[in-house]
Amino acid sequence: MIPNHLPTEELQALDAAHHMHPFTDGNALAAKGARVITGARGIWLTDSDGRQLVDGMSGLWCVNIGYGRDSLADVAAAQMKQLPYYNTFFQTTHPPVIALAERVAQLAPDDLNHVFFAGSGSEANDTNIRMVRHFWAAQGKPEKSIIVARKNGYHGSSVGSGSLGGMVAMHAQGGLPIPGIAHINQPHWYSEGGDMTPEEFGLARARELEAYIQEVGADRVAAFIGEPIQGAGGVIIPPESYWPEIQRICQQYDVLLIADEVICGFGRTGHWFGSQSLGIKPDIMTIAKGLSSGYAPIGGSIVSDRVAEGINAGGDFNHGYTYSGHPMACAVALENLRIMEDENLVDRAAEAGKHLAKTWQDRFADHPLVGAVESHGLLAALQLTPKKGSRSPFAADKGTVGTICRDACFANDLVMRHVGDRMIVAPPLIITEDEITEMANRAEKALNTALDTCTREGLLVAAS
Ligand code: PXG
Repeated sequence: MIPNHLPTEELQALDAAHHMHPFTDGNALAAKGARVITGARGIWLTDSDGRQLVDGMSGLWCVNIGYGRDSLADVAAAQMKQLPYYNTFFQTTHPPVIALAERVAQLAPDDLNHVFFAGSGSEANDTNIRMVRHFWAAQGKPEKSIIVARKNGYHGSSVGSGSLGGMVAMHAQGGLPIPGIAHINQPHWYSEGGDMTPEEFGLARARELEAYIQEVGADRVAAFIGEPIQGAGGVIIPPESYWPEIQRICQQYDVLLIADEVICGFGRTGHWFGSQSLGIKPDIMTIAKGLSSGYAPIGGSIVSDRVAEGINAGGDFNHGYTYSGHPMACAVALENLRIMEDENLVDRAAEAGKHLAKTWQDRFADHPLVGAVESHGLLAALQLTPKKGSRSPFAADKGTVGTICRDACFANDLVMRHVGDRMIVAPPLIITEDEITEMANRAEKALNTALDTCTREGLLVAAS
């Protein structure tokens, strides 16, 4: 443990001097000072001033079993004493990686029986890019290499996975996307559905995949990748017509389907995997985050028999990471899965999700700043609006009102994220009904404060 022996201001000054934060304007943060988190239990965070925050985001969508699970620390220590590191290259293996691969294969549906490990979701999606291209090349189809993804999807921050993602702000920096990745539109009915019904819109957006395949030829399209429910894009739950149509198209044109389960996997949607909740039968699943509940960095790709056999038929797959199947991370992930199973956390998440949906609906559907309440399992979104009933965006720059609301949440000791003008939560799966009420109390205070601020600053104006 690193003891905290300094006052908050000094910690903040040192942080600003030496620590570069992800997705952050360094100068703006240095001027303000980062909030220093020093401990956590259950769904609660403690900061360096001793304040208790509700962590509505499970860290970064990952601490599914909640904070303070000592048995994961015990398992990590025991594994580090026994075998702190060994690699899985060059024809070696070790008990923790064998046990975890078996366990994950048991949990995964259908013939998803093989796991290629990585250190993160980004690394796993980089694996997927190389794996699907190598799969087709090994079948004598090297030109079947284009991967179709979605605008506003998120698949990681490395050069490959950031290219799969459809985040405009990321593509604007560092020369992304790499060649051979195409992006179709996302199935976000509220903001892009126009006059269509959600069902019509879901079909229309799925058929953009078919139109693209027909345009370039099925012999050039290797795979389609999507999050069952978009997370970082703003908890975007597709219309029910969307995924079955994507499934049909992938099958018809022999395009591999990759479900990025980094957020949806491991109980978040009320099933082990989001694919099960949304009726998707993928060839590959990307996993990370909830696999270890964030207690150790680990990710991976769960691969079908067909894809694994195809890869093996190609001889050496020249790919891997130093920490692929890291013994300590595998042991921690196994203990995390044991807890999830012993405590029946997937079913509990489904129940908690129902309570969250009802609470969010009861408390916020009529709030003047809320245009829509949407949720699935323990993923929920409040779409902010300048004009109820209109689905119109704000006239102000996108995210202006969302930022005001997020800051109000933080001031009320609630971690609730904003994505543009959408407020999102994804709490730990162990959240109780009382804690959901407490989260709602804090969110309501924050929304009221944000409403006052927006009224005062003349921001409740719809874009024309
Ligand atoms: N796929 C999905 C669906 C993700 O959400 C990744 C891949 C990449 O995983 P790693 O482990 O490389 O970060 C993610 C990660 C946010 C936020 O602001 C979301 C993620 C990461 C950081 C921030 O919502 N998701």
